[in-house]
Amino acid sequence: MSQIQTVADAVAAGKTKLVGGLVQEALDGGCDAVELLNSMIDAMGLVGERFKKNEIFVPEMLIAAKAMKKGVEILKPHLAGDNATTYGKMIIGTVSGDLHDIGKNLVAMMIESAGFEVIDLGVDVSVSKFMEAIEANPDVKIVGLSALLTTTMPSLKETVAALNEAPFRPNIKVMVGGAPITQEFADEIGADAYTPDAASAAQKAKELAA
Ligand code: B1M
Repeated sequence: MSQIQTVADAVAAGKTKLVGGLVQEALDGGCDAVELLNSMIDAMGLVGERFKKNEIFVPEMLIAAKAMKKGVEILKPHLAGDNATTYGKMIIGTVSGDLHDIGKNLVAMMIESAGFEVIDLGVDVSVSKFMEAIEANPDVKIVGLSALLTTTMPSLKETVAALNEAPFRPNIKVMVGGAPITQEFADEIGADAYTPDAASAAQKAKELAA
């Protein structure tokens, strides 16, 4: 079995204690960091499929998420760019009611590597928390909102609506993403941009801030 597959299997099985070492071994063995990351993302997809089929339950999803986080921690220095902050500030968070943060963390990491100072508000972020953070950082250029559940798409909509009404709106760009989000939905709710993954989010952020 390839080292990449071994890492993916360990993530899917939630082998948190093993994943760090396996990722390091794979890197030392010459595996590409992006390929490793993509295999871990696919593993989480598989975990989601198993959950949907009732083959596993929330605790197993949570353990796999912990294993994924451990792997990403080891990968981070190999994925990051030169970190020179040139594009300004971005605020990011997962919207109210939603606890998923792996994708949001990857987006934050890629955007930080692209040259932004990222202020990560975490998960389950209320509209007022977003507003306060933007008011406390009047030089912020981009606000990124993540949602992973169809049931939190309304939270995303509500957050964008509040941002669209705010006096600071002309000074910021609003980016949205997450598995259930589409370009059509982003357009409908009045966001400036939608991107399907972390790499394209970093590219789009640079375009918006330029
Ligand atoms: Co949850 N969960 N979960 N879960 N979970 C999903 C999302 C689900 C699809 C699983 C399934 O049924 N197949 C399903 C949602 C179904 C739906 O809404 N249609 C689901 C469910 C139902 C639930 C609960 C309701 C389960 C329950 O309690 N009965 C519950 C909800 C809790 C809550 O949030 N209130 C729940 C809980 C959890 C855990 C806490 C156990 C755990 C999260 C732990 C954590 O994040 N710290 C978890 C996990 C791990 C998953 C799956 C398996 C994996 C998510 C993940 O990390 N993917 C997920 C199944 C799946 O995704 N296929 C699932 C990997 C990650 C890299 O991808 O997050 O999509 P993703 O991010 C991508 C893109 O979406 C994009 O870029 C990222 C990187 O490429 N992106 C952006 C994300 N944000 C962006 C922002 C941008 C741009 C791009 O701009 C700002």
